[in-house]
Amino acid sequence: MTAPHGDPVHAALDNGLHQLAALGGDLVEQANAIGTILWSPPRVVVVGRLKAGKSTLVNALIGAPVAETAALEATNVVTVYQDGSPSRAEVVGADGQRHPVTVHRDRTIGLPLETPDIAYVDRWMPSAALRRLTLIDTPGLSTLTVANDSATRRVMIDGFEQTRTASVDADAAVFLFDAAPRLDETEFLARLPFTPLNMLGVLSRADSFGEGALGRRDPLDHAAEHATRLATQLSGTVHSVVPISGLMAQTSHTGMLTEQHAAALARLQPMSPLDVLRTFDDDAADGPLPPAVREQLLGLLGEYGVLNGRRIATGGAAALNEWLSARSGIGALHRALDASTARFAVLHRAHRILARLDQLAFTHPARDHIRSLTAQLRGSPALHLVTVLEDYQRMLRTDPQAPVTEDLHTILTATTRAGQVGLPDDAPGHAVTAEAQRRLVMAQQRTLATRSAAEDAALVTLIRTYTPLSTGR
Ligand SMILES: Nc1nc2c(ncn2[C@@H]2O[C@H](COP(=O)(O)OP(=O)(O)OP(=O)(O)O)[C@@H](O)[C@H]2O)c(=O)[nH]1
Ligand SMILES: [Mg+2]
Repeated sequence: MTAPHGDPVHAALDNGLHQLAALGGDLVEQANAIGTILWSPPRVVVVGRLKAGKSTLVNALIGAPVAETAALEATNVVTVYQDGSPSRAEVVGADGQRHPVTVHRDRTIGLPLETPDIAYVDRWMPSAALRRLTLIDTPGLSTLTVANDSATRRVMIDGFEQTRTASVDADAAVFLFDAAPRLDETEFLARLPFTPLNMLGVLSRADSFGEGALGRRDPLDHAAEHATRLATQLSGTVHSVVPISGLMAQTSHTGMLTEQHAAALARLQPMSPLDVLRTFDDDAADGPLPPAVREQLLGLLGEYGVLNGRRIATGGAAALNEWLSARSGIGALHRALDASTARFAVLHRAHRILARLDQLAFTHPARDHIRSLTAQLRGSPALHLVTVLEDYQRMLRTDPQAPVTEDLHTILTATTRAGQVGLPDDAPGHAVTAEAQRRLVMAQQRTLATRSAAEDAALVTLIRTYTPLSTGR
């Protein structure tokens, strides 16, 4: 994760906001409002099909069972989970009005408005995990539930295009699917104002993948293999696909598992897998465990966890918890979020801040001052990558197959100077200079016959990138 205080992107924007405030009047307040975006964690929205396991995963990532997940508790409003004390909530109406609401038992919220009139719910709670990322849970996408579907679409797509008040302003998305994504889902993703760089795919319910717990293959291993294939197929939509058992992650990260659960599970250790599942299937049979306990275990662990966790449970709850966490895939998800998603989410947030300044310049009497301030920010070396991201986003929409789109992608994902010109990271300096010169000449030639305004702008950015590299500076 980024360290905001030492980060040049933050420093440049913070400096720009101070200059904005120095213009006086209402711009002090505007600068503060934009500063709040700058100093808050990146916002990651979790989207996907109905019952894909979104809320379960949100709970696992937060480390507390706050999002509703039971069979009858479909998520029906978009909820923004962020760090803050005291634990509280506000309902934001479609008109932008905020209504404070009471939170019962840290969980259920009485809603003051009808669901269609709600844009989203802002929910604060003290949480170390939320200090790093704000998480946004959404109602499942499905053509069957038009109401829920439109709630998610409204804040994600319409909110962006039409009005700021009802938008949740996400910086990155986690997209959950439990098999191959359907066409309507990938179409929805394509309409989000993101690039594959800040969209992470998650193959959910990995513990019941394929033939499930009793199948010939271990479903978690099978899911991992399938995720690799999907990542290639979906490379135009997401930057990678991580397999996960949200259920095992939730149980092991929210303190739900007790020594009693482990002891009960351990009692099933001598039985054959088929006999174990039979006890769980048949309510009437008097198996080794009372029905209520069986139900609890199944709810916490799923069939896979019950069958494969028995031996581990003989070592106690801590051992079982550790096994669940390790097998769940949550570690790989955290790594993906920390490395790539968070990096591009920070760039995306910087883009959101510049867009806010553009908007302000449009309507404010001090527009000339604000305009020269944003031009100066966009021209600063610290924010160069934000400009590259903006050009990349525009090119993906207008001409994704154009060579410049690929060049912009190369620059964005590079971690070294050599990487920016498509060479291996350890390429010698003279090779980098030569390749940058070659790319510079090509970019200059391309400016003579461009196909769109987006390409014109992208070429200016490419030339600005290659020029210093081509002189070896
Ligand atoms: N076996 C298994 N069950 C899961 C997993 N994740 C979620 N579930 C179960 O699936 C059901 C739905 O999970 P939710 O997390 O509520 O799904 P959701 O995507 O938030 O659902 P909506 O908000 O209604 O769209 C619950 O009963 C979960 O316990 C998983 O990884 N494995
Ligand atoms: Mg849900």
